[in-house]
Amino acid sequence: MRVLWIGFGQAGGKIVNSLMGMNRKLYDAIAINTEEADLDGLRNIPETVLIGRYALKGRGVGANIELAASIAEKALSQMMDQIDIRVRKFDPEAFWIAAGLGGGSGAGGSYVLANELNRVYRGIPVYGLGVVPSTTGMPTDKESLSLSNCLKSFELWSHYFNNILLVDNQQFEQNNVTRESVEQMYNRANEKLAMMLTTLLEAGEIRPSPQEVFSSSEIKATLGMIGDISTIGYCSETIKLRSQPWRKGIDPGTHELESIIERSVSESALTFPCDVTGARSASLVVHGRPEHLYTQAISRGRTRLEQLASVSKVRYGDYPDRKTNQLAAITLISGIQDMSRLDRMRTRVEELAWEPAVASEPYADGVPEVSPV
Ligand SMILES: Nc1nc2c(ncn2[C@@H]2O[C@H](COP(=O)(O)OP(=O)(O)OP(=O)(O)O)[C@@H](O)[C@H]2O)c(=O)[nH]1
Ligand SMILES: [Mg+2]
Repeated sequence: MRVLWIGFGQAGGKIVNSLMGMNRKLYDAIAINTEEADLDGLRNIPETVLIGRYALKGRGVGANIELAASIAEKALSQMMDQIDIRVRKFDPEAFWIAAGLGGGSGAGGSYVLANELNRVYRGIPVYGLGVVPSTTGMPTDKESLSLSNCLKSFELWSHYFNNILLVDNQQFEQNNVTRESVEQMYNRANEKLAMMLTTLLEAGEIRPSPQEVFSSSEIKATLGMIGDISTIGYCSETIKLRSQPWRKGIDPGTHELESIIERSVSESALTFPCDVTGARSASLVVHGRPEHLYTQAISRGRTRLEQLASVSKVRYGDYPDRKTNQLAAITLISGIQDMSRLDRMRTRVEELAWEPAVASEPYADGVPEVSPV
């Protein structure tokens, strides 16, 4: 599917930069920010737009969603002019705006832009990719701001996008890797996410066409037009190559493939953790060497996904690839119902709102008696 990616804010820009690094033929991209420095270094993105230059002098909105939305409102024609040039050249089948929900520029600017894109380009869906912040190791004031921004912007976004793909940074944290910096963790998350999405979006484009083609219309049908929330699951195994017998890997049979498909929707494999039961729709792509795409295993795997997500039919596409050393299942689940991760976040914000009050009350056990001198 030809996607015009729009990276809004720092997280959005970096994610879109990673996506462009995966497939420059299938994608086009633009990065938008209120902070000039964050637009530098996005080497794969052909166009960048600095908004609010006069009000902010290129120094950003500092996590203020309302300010970001009002700056974006005023900069609509500046952004739309650049987008229009790219639409004419590239003829996208979808817009997809990526941004961190916990910040300011991307969280507040994206939904304003989505609204305008929907108004101007009626036939082209506008999808969102929202990054849910991880707050491990954050001081509590920053944690509180990040979480409440996320809840606030998610609520705003849900009125303006045809679908919102949620990506939770917490899912990419590795408990066993202690020496990884936050920056390194973000980069790893961006690369993995870009790989997952690109496998899904380019499966229908490979030539010669595979047995079962996963077309753009099927992706669009899975995502829908009514603001559903989606998550992507990914599970892969390295396969043992005859040419490299010393390397570790599996010799996959039908049972292994079935298990890979099933594990792709386990909570830890999803970009946004949830119970997938009660979803509205789902699609599966199996990526691997042609000889490993066992029809029977795929059919049983699909049936299993239909049971797990309680959807009537899982759409499917093959992604045969003679060069890969992996066998992987990528599952897109849309219209998810379980938002308990966000409910926990709400509880945490309430908890944090109480903490400073308790801390600033020095006489929690009552005012001590002070005898007059
Ligand atoms: N996955 C991922 N998440 C990121 C990355 N950079 C930042 N984030 C997350 O996104 C949230 C929002 O941060 P930014 O994208 O920096 O915010 P912004 O949109 O630039 O907004 P302001 O800087 O506040 O104007 C952060 O709290 C992080 O949780 C990244 O490269 N990858
Ligand atoms: Mg920023």
